[in-house]
Amino acid sequence: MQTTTIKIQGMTCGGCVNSVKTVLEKLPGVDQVDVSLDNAEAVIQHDAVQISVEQLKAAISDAGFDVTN
Ligand SMILES: [Cu+2]
Repeated sequence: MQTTTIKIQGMTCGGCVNSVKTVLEKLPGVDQVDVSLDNAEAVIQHDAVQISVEQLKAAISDAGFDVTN
């Protein structure tokens, strides 16, 4: 299990936080997701063999938010 922190731009409310969280939690290989509006980031525990950091970032982008790292 790997912990990855991804900086996200464009989240403005709890609804956005939930959207990002839901999208990430649905992905295979993702164990735990913690999304913070204040810190503008998602902390994700995932199996790096099943899902890469790039795939996590792509999922966030597809949901309509900008990844800044
Ligand atoms: Cu929102």
